[in-house]
Amino acid sequence: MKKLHKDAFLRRCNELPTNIIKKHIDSGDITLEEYIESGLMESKVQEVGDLAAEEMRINRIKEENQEFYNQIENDEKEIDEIQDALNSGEIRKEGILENTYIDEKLLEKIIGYSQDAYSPENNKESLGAGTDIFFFGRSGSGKTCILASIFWYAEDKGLFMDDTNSMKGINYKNKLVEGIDKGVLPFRTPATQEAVTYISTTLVDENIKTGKQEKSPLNFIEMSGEFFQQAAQNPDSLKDSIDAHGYLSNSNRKLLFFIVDYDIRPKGNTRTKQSQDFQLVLNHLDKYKKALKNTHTVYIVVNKSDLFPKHVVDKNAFALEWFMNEFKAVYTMLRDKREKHKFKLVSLPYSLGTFIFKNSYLSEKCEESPKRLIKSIGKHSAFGRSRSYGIFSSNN
Ligand SMILES: Nc1nc2c(ncn2[C@@H]2O[C@H](COP(=O)(O)OP(=O)(O)OP(=O)(O)O)[C@@H](O)[C@H]2O)c(=O)[nH]1
Ligand SMILES: [Mg+2]
Repeated sequence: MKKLHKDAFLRRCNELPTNIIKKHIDSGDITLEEYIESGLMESKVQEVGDLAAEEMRINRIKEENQEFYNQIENDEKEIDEIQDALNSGEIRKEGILENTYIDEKLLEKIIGYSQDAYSPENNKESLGAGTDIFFFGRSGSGKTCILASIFWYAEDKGLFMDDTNSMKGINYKNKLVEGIDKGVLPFRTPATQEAVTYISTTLVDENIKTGKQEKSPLNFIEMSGEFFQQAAQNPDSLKDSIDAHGYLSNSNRKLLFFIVDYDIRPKGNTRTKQSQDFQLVLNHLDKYKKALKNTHTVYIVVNKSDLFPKHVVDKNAFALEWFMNEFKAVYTMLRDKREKHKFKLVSLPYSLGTFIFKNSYLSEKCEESPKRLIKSIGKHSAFGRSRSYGIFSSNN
């Protein structure tokens, strides 16, 4: 700035708008001291100070918001955290649209997101005749999500006929399906006997050879992963946990699904812990009534296969190899128990689809996994005809 101009500004300093004075100070053209020496009024000095403080405050918010947007971009924010921040005014819709990958449509979903609290209801009625399907795995491994995805797919394709004798189960299932349809995930299943329930349905499938429709009644049993963990620690708790209401000890054919969590982020689901629990439960089941005797097939479901490395093309092969490598001891034990009880072994990868917002929201649903699983259940259920006893049936 030329000296001539500078002197003119200083001479008229008390007539200048505060933002101009601040601009000179920020650019270093004229210092605050120079203004004060030239007679800048106390009130004007105060105004410049206020303006600087306000600017700092805005910059700080911008930085904080940027940090928030970065976290969204890095998949570090859950959907309800984003919703809360929008509701509280901490961040604005425009800011999200401008600074993240979220578009108008997804933003609407965030705004309208709600996760209903409901839990399965006690169902003491004993199971009807059919094939009983159990999901075993640690809390957070994805058992309820798989159940929801199976029913979501079956409903869409008209594969199941609900059995109204298990209304409590059907109501619970309907809520799960409603949720999954919108991408909303279930809460953790409560670890109480009251929350152990079953959903009875009938799988209707066409026999490829005869062209006739065949029906297979199925009972899906839903329980908390904590029960599985309890049963692993203490065989005496089996009756009150995974055999609550005696579902496990009836004489129906059984399909046991061991849900292996590929993701190790859920609290404590390390490979070692999962492996130890599967071994303990298998051993207990071996001695528990006719649980394994009535087991027709044990499934190893490597869940959350959407998290497999990007380069993996053949997810089946990868899931099987990964399981055999990481869960060697479980595999050895499975072979041993299989010799004794003659059940079949099937391995499958599974994924509900694409997850975003730190695994809290299902943005795209995958049909492939439920489709294969239901097909396999059909084959291994009471009307199933499969006779192959190879270790890990490839034609699953
Ligand atoms: N990436 C990915 N995450 C999944 C998938 N399925 C489930 N999840 C995540 O796993 C979390 C737990 O799933 P749940 O089905 O509630 O687990 P659970 O085994 O029923 O747990 P408990 O009820 O406590 O025994 C979900 O909230 C998702 O964040 C999947 O296919 N892929
Ligand atoms: Mg659950």
